[in-house]
Amino acid sequence: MERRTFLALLGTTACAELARRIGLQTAPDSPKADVTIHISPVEMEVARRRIIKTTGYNGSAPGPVLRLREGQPVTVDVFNETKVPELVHWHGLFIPSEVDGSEEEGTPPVPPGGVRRYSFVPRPSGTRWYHSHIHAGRDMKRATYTGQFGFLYIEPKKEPGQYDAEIFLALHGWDPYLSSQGDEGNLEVTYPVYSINSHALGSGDPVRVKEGQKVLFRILNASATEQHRIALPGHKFKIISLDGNAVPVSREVDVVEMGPAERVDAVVVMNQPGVWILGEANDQVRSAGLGVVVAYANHSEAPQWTAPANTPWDYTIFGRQGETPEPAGGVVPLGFRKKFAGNRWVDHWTINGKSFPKTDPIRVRAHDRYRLRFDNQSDEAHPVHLHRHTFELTRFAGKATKGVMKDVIVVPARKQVEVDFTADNPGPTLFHCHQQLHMDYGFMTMVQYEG
Ligand SMILES: [Cu+2]
Repeated sequence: MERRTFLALLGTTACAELARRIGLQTAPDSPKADVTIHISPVEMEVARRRIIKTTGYNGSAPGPVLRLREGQPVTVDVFNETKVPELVHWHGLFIPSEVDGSEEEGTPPVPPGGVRRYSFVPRPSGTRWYHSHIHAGRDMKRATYTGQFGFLYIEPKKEPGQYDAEIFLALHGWDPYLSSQGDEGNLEVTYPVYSINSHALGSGDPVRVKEGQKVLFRILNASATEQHRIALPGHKFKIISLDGNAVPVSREVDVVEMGPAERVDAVVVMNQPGVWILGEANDQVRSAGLGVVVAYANHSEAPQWTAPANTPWDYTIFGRQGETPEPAGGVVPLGFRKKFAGNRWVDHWTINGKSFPKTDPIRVRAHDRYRLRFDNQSDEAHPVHLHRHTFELTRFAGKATKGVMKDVIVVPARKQVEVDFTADNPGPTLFHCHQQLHMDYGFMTMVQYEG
């Protein structure tokens, strides 16, 4: 493109000046960016003769694993080669609202055929990700329903190296469609095919391991709408980080449960030679592709699967015990409720009785610490996400805990969850459910800094 086209889109010099000030520049003006992302249509053979047509990054879906250095400024040129405006959100980073990648916070979208430069200093270190942050509504060919996502690994200044291999696994459902479910007949999203990275179970290469290896799996649930439970029969996951942040108490579990947008870093000691399926505990979903074969060296037998125990997921086992006194900024109660919209319609969602954009903002003062008290008054779990900040889990379903730092937390149906955060990154900030259908139908509000 085509500096001329871009400048035309950009409009006036004043506009260009504004764009420059907030870190968005015309690419051709300046030296080559450190990272280039092309958003464009992608065709991928997710399984034999199963072609998925979607939108991806740099010709693939998921996009490449981006590795950035904590604290080292970076420039990213995003070329939008699609026919609709797009945005790239840097999930889990403490960066200014103008480059965070959400229009509600004030990041300008990349126009169709356009390019924008994002400049920021990546922090904190850990397993983050990048993805589209656009409204999809009923259009299942937009936003997180597509292949517009990828891992963003922010390397710490000093890498703790207690593993022999590092494997990135992104879970996703493809070709989604809306269909009526249950007695109410409201519309829900269904996926006929799933994959881990770009291949369905049984296609693509297995993860190859050797006996005695410690393998670090960085797992991302990149589903637009679904929670997943992942197991590797015969092996245990030693959880070392949640959402990229080291947990106070590292523990072994049989099953990793993850809501949309959550990340888990887990070390698996390879001590059961054979060929195994790492996959979704739900048989139907695993058969539809959500899995990958893990093969030990010199083993070629048929991959084995055994159903894991149905242990409920509990974040608090990774935390320290104890109550946290109410923070100085006070408690913000947030009640989540469904507003049934009717047969063949998509349900609407409310926070304290109102749907976005009419929701009341959460007002904060810089440097104060606050408690968000989530009260899920619905029969569905909600993976709620706070942009540009990390929060500490202080209470989960009645149990007090400390030290588990996250940016997404799944609030189970009919349960209460409390998280504390310090308002230390001024600027408009989004809070929303990461279930795309919920966020697009009202489940969103802003954190507003005062003064
Ligand atoms: Cu939700």
